[in-house]
Amino acid sequence: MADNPRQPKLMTGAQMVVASLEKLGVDVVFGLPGGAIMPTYDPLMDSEGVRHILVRHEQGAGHAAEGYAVATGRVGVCMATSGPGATNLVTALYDAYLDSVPMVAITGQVGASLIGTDGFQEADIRGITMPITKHNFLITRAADIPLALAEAFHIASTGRPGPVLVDIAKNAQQETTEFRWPKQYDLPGYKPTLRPHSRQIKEATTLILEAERPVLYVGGGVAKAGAAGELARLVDITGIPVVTTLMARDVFPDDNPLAMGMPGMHGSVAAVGALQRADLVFAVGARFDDRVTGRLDTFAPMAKVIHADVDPAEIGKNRVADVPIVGDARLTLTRIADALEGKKLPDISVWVEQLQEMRKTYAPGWEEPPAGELSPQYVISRIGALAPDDTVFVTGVGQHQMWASHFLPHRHPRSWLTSGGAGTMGYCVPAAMGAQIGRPEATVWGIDGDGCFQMTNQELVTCALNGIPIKIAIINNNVLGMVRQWQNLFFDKRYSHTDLHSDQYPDFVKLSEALGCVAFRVTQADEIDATIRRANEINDRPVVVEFVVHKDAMVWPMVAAGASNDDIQIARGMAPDWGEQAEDEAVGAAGSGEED
Ligand SMILES: Cc1ncc(C[n+]2csc(CCOP(=O)(O)OP(=O)(O)O)c2C)c(N)n1
Repeated sequence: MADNPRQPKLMTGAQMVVASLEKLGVDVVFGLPGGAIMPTYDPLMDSEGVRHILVRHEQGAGHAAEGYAVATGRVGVCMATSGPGATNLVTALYDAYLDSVPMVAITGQVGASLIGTDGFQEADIRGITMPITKHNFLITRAADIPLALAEAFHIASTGRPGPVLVDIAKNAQQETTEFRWPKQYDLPGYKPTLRPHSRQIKEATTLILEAERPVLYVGGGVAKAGAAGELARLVDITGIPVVTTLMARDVFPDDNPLAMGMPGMHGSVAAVGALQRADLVFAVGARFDDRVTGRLDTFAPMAKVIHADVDPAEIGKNRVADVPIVGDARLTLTRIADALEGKKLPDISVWVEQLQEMRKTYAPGWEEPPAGELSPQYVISRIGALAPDDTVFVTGVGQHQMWASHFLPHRHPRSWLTSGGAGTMGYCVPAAMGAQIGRPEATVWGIDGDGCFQMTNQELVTCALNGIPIKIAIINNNVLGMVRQWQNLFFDKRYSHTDLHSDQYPDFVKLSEALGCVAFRVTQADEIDATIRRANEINDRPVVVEFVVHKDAMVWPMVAAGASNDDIQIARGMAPDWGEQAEDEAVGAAGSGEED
């Protein structure tokens, strides 16, 4: 039928879903079909613009959409059926919510007349995900589909990004009606403030011009806003040292002399010290998470705070801000840089030198393992050293994640994917898959734990079948290492249910081969480099390298949960030397020993 502009364009709701995705420029959807979404899968098969990747578990679809989003800066899309298909997306939605990842999940729902009857595979996924989505929709009429999808993409990607769920009843997918692409959104009350207020920019500038010990506390919001360039410019102008949270490790290069590394529970001494001793903390896109602040009432005790965030709800949530700035991180950093350019800035060289000294003296390191055993930190640092410059690094959650944060080279924006807010084991393999689809030219290395890997490794089948050549390093220490570390330190070495016996089962090499990968096992130090090089050369299928490492390696530095950052330890019972000045100024008491 030729397109006649005067004739209404009739489509089924399902066709509208696909047409809307095409109009929105979506190039890939990760999903798995079932009864309630089958009508939409049918026209999806014919779409020329939208590729569908059939995952093995819907959680994988969700994390893949996240990985795609973080690596590309675009909205990630996943799709599932009603009931268990939709509930399998919940962990990924929650993960995306806590880490502000732009993502749209489309789920099928039972027919509108069955909603509320406990119909087969009915789940109130809107209700379930209400607290962990930025917004969600239940659509029961075909005519509402285009607007809902357009709004979903707008909401997911603007302001503070986040996941949006669109639940579409089966009858709405089946009905035929006119397709109308919305000219505008109808979102009363949703108007993110992007332009920072001039008065606040002025006040912030004044504080920066007065500060003797300023520090930039940079969070994931800067990564999500794509504001690395604006941050670099501000640092160039001001010379202010920078700490980058776990979520922002890729927004400021570690080899810059002003990079102090990661703050917080497992942060570097220089980063933690910078915040504790600063007289001005300029927080951008960071949310004063308890993993960063430690005991809140002793955090950065001498500092005035400028807190810039696109989400006004973050400002003052945990720490009172002397200057609150609501706005987009790029605009905020640009305005502040513009205001400071050409001004005479205070001499902060003594402060910078002190911190650089701290950085040198207390560079994160590790103790050598017993002879013949591999050091996990060394393995990770070698992966980093041998990785091509364009490599995207993805991690699981646990000790290996913290080592990856410290020991990989962080050079480029959108090259560091990790689950920070939720700490979701099982994130690595599917997120790496999504990143590789979004960035086919880049090398993608996942650094995973033997525990994490066992949660979502089935997505390697998806990678193998689709020629997605991710590389996964399993840091196999035989145990749920991070939990075991806490048991070691706080539970008297009573290792309750943290021994995975990964030395017996599974055989990671055989398992990975069965999943369609090339697989290697490394047990000797002299095999490490050669095996990483071989993995780097394989580009037509996924590769898994199992590194059998020392079981008792610990993550240091560490601030115990609930303790003050002043009580940071660089090894068991060892505090860094803060110098005389810090002793005079020491604030706060020992930690409360609060459990995690
Ligand atoms: C889904 C989920 N379950 C449980 C936890 C708690 N947890 C945090 S780290 C960790 C251990 C991870 O073990 P592994 O993947 O082997 O990594 P390692 O710490 O040994 O490097 C656990 C169980 C979690 N973060 N996520």
